[in-house]
Amino acid sequence: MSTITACRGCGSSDLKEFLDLGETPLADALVTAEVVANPNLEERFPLKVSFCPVCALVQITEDVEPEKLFVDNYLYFSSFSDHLLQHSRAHVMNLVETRGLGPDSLAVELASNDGYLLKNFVEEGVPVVGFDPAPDQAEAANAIGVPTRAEFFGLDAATRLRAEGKAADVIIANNVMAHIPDPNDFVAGMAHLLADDGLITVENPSVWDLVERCAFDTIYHEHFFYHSCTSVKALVERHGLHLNHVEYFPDLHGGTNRWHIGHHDEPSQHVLDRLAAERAAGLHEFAFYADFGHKVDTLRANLLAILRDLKSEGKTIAAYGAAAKGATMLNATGIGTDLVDYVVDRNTHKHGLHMPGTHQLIQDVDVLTAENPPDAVLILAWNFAAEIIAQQADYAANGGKFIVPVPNPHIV
Ligand code: JHZ
Repeated sequence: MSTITACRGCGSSDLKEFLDLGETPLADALVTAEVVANPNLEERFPLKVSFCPVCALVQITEDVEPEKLFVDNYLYFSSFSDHLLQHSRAHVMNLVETRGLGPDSLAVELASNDGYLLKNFVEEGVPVVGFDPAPDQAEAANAIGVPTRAEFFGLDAATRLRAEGKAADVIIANNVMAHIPDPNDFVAGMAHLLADDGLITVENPSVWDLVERCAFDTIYHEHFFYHSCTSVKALVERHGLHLNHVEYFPDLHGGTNRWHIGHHDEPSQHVLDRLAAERAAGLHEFAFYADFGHKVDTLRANLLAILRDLKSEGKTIAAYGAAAKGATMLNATGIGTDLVDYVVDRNTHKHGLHMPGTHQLIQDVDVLTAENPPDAVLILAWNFAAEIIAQQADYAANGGKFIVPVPNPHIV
């Protein structure tokens, strides 16, 4: 563990800090009852965010070893969101059609998790290779016939795949380019592996949305970076690649960009317009981020007020979604078991464990419709609020209320 003083992208030492969320535990490091009984066993790390005025890269300044983040403590399985599964399948079907992919092609996914996306290529008869260092997820993918290498991806892994005579026609990197502490090694690996006329698509939540929607809870130690079109362009061009297009999904993870990247410089009008819009809004300048800390303070105070009011009326409150962002929301806002009793989640791997730091027990979602349901449910996975509210229609029909914390805490 260490704190950086230079930008991880361009090396500039002019980093400007704009947010300090205190010391928090690792967001996906759910804890056992033994740790709840001995809280000293739980590690905490500073969580501060800085902006690089040279390459516009927003980044946290703490370096936690990736093994600690993605191998030892990682229980995130992508297949638990229907919305994400549909989104991923639509992307694959579109790529197969527009790129003319078939049995002689190769699709590579970085951070392929449990095979939630690559399985669609397999069904279409397109050969795939997945990379994911999380051992349980890689095993789950291999078990459903999605060949997955349980390792981190970078230039070294790309070089080994190339040595096997493989080049990728498409490389998909969803919610991973922000997760690798050395972005240059990661992008150099993609550049090396990509066939001359191949396409890379990269998805990550947009830093513009993060600031506008006050989605501060998506900041945690796994997310080293918070990207804009501007920062992605600077990053990929350093490795001879070009940002050629961007798609925008307002409802995915609070606003996600999908960047299209290739070896040739062929920018669409759309990406040129988005770059111009970011410039006009000032995403390349510190002033855009400077006031974010005050927005976060206001959101936290308003959320605490709602929870305390409900408690003072004798109401019971649970939370939905043992999400990584939920860990930031609970810890950085100080929402302990005095305010939220327990957390429910569909991911069976998380049941019986406790939220990091604040220690609410994680249970199956069935408890919301069993005896003694909570009066209100704080939706920590607010990025899936529509999906969750629709799924919990019975709970709502019985009088249950939902609290959505972002962008402004409110009761539904
Ligand atoms: P969810 C994840 O973060 C992981 P998290 C990762 N760090 C990343 O980069 C971002 O996404 C973008 C559960 N759930 O996806 C599943 C239900 O129980 O918002 C999850 O545990 N029922 C790689 O962890 C949690 O909620 C449901 O109906 O913040 C959601 O976590 C749905 C839809 C989800 O991300």
